[in-house]
Amino acid sequence: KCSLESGKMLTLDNAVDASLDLLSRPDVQTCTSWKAPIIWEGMFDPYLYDKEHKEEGSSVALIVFAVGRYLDVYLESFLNSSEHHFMLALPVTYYVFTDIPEKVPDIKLAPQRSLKVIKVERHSRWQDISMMRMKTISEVIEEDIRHHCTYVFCFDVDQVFSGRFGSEALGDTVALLHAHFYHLPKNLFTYDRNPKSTAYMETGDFYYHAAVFGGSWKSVKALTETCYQNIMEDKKNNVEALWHDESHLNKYLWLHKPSRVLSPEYCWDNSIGYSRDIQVTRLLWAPKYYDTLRTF
Ligand code: 2GW
Ligand code: MN
Repeated sequence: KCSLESGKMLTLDNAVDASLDLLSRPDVQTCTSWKAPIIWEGMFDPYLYDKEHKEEGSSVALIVFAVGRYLDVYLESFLNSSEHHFMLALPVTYYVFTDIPEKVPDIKLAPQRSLKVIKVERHSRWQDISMMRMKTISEVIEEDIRHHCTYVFCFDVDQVFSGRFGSEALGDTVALLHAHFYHLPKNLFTYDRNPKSTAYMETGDFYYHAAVFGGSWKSVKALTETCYQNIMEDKKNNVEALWHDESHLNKYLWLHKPSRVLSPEYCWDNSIGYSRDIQVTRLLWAPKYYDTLRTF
């Protein structure tokens, strides 16, 4: 049977997962080799998850970065859509990191939901804007989140919620299957292959997408701290992993297996076209506008 988490989560998840009929999705992989569940539509009763997490007193921090033009282009639709779909049954605190706090849109939030804006410097290289999130995330967990929230989720801002992204996604360490890679053979995964990088790996379990990851505050702090240390070690050695923070995330999750895995329903790219596997889209990639947004 799938779904084994440690400590307290074991009780919570076992109680809820006892209601799961994992055979209801025989068309897709619903369990990893280390017995973590892979969450697909049809596998779970949302009501039961919400009930258990409410009783448990779960609360969620959502961390998102909107630096430079990404603020104008993506933040408002990300937050508005999140208010309609993200963890509606639980208290949520948004942590918005930006270089221009006064430009953060004034979003009307539902009760039990609040938003904190935190100023960050804008790194001149975009690779650093993305990679240095790891450092900032570990710091804000240590200074603030661990006193207020049980779980943390980190998101790219260039996405829009389009369906329930609820408490069924909560677990000790949560990773997302990359929509472009989940059905491909491992030899096509774009892991870092440079032995000089700390992100180097020959093989792995899955190709995880750094656009969504989460877990208990403790696990996310450990993950982001380690990734940041490895990024800095690489800088010292004058190397940069192929896909930046995503390469480091994949390496970490190879060495520390996630306790819960999200199917690509949790971050789908509509440009892939129709797929029978995807019964509901919960979060969608927003358009990229590479020409205007990546000109520095
Ligand atoms: C990023 C690339 C080029 C130019 C600008 C930026 C940029 C990113 C920016 O100007 N401002 C900003 O706030 N960001 C934040 O970093 C924002 O939250 C964005 O969603 C995130 C990652 O950048 P993004 O979404 O352009 O990169 P993707 O969609 O190609 O992301 C994958 O690969 C990245 C590493 O290269 C990360 O691992 C990311 O998590 C992956 O989804
Ligand atoms: Mn992105």
